[in-house]
Amino acid sequence: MRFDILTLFPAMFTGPFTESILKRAQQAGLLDIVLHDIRAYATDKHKSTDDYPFGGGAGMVMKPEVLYRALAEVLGMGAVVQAEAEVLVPLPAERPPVLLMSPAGEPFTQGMAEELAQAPRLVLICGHYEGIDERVRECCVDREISIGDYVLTGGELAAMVIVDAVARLQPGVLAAASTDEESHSDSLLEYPHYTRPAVWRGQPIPAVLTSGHHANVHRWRHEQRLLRTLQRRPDLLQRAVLSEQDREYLRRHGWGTSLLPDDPAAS
Ligand code: 6GU
Repeated sequence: MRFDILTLFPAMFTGPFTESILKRAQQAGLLDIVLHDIRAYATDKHKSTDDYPFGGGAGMVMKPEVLYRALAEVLGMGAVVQAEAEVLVPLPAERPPVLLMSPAGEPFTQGMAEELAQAPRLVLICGHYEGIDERVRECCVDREISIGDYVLTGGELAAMVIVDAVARLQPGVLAAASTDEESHSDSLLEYPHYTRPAVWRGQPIPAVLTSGHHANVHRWRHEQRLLRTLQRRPDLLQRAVLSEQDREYLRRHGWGTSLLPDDPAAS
């Protein structure tokens, strides 16, 4: 899978993309991450990429022409856009999804990561300053994505989060087993993990884990997932697929007795 990232700060991506799993996946040819410096497409001698907002107000706005040229180049229509300075040349209909990182976007979820992971290529635009000129968003952005309800200084960290979450779903990037029983893929949190020593500073591990009884280990882990989700993220239980046995277990542990609005059994 290929990711094209348009950013004013390409150096921010060294680290997250040059270490560990994403590094290995790129070396193995499973992943191709291409950074594009938006400033390289500035047209004036000062290489300016932002300007004052019409109508006044705080902050700066990313200039439309600079971002548009960067996008055109990445999508292989740079020459056309260069030749036509006066008209808006539409992006090719057959294009990879163009995603804008923005705190005003759709909330990013595991479900969205799974959906995006189906595409062979994604283009991510990292917004900066107060945002991008609305006209470029209208012509050229397919989807705006936010990684949470807080404000970052720019879209770079959000792009790193999205690339990481999508890349790890590509076949071969992770050991297969680690993506199916994990937090969020089925709306339940993960069970607790333990490794050696079996007693650490006087703290033993749960006895079931060394019982050798595989079915009991499996059931214990599943119950731990239910319990943790109930205690920490009861909102997730609304979309989890639960058996009648699961519901019964959850009720025994207080599900449905809470007055919190998040608890579906309360309403
Ligand atoms: Cl995508 N960008 C910015 N600037 N802030 C954010 C965000 C994105 N997602 C959450 N906060």
